[in-house]
Amino acid sequence: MPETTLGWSAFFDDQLKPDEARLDRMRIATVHRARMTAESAHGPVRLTLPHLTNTAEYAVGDWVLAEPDSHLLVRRLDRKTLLQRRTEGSRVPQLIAANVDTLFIVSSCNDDLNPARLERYLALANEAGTRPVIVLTKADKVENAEPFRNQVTGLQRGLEVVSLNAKSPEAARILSPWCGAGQTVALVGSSGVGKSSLLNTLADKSDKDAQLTGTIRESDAKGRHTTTSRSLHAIPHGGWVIDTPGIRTLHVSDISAGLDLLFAEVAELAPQCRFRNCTHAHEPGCAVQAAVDAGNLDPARLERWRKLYEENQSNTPVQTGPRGNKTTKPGGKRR
Ligand SMILES: Nc1nc2c(ncn2[C@@H]2O[C@H](COP(=O)(O)OP(=O)(O)OP(=O)(O)O)[C@@H](O)[C@H]2O)c(=O)[nH]1
Ligand SMILES: [Mg+2]
Ligand SMILES: [Zn+2]
Repeated sequence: MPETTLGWSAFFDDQLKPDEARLDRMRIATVHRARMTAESAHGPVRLTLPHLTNTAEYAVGDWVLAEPDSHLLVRRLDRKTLLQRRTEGSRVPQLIAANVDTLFIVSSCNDDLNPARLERYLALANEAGTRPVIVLTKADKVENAEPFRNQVTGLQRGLEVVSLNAKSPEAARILSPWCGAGQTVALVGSSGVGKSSLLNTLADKSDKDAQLTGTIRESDAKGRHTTTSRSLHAIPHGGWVIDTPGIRTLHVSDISAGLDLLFAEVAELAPQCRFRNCTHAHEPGCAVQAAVDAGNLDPARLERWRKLYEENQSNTPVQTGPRGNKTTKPGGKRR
């Protein structure tokens, strides 16, 4: 298997020191507390971990270098992209997946579809520098998927939305534009939306190798958290796909750049507000409120922006970088 199909590129090649050319390059496929597996040009490998390795610092999709025979882990290469989130009660972010090109944000054509929830995933994808695509599953269960697509196409400028039956081979054809050789995609979304079903279709799994899938509750279409860990799988004649466990609530933090991209219409108006730290709520001379009053901006969307903005502010520790939240002084007047 040529390494380009593993997703290797000049970005990683440039990181190799001359004496590292002899090492094997592989991608992390599963991460457990005391053990990690990888995919190499020669197939799956169980890595030998140096003493005191903290596996929580590794993400599925990471590129690592290992000794050829012993598979002793030598080092991790810098990431092109990293999807991560803070979970309640934990100070270090949880790593969802690394080196992902396209994030498939999965939801179903049923009552569980929730634009506000999808916006959280969009902000996460934007912040990580991955391309988001909304994938609406269970299109086979409705007469017309159009009304469901219409609920989400406007969530972000240029957003790509597809609807499909995750269990039909047709799904692999629909998603093929993002799944070519060298490309890595990841599946995220609530439990029961069909992430593992889609993975089995994309990776063309036999019954024996298939990811487990679970039924959903009749009453509210919620899933039962069948998948419990993240894993990387090959797409025949294509790239790589990462399955993840369903997330109950995606809390946001560290996503101010991601929010600006998601709510571009708000971000673009903000510089015209009189106050630099305008909250677009009650301030005089607010360009965003003016846009709402003129009927050019959906007030519900502004409300959702505010909720995410405030949540991000309160969950993000003080940062000093240009993308930090605490770089504007409160009460500052622009002119
Ligand atoms: N008819 C139909 N059923 C689907 C589709 N996608 C998923 N399902 C069914 O929905 C249920 C949940 O699918 P899973 O693939 O286990 O969902 P998941 O997102 O991996 O769920 P977790 O692992 O719990 O996060 C299963 O019974 C699937 O057969 C689809 O497009 N059409
Ligand atoms: Mg699953
Ligand atoms: Zn304003």
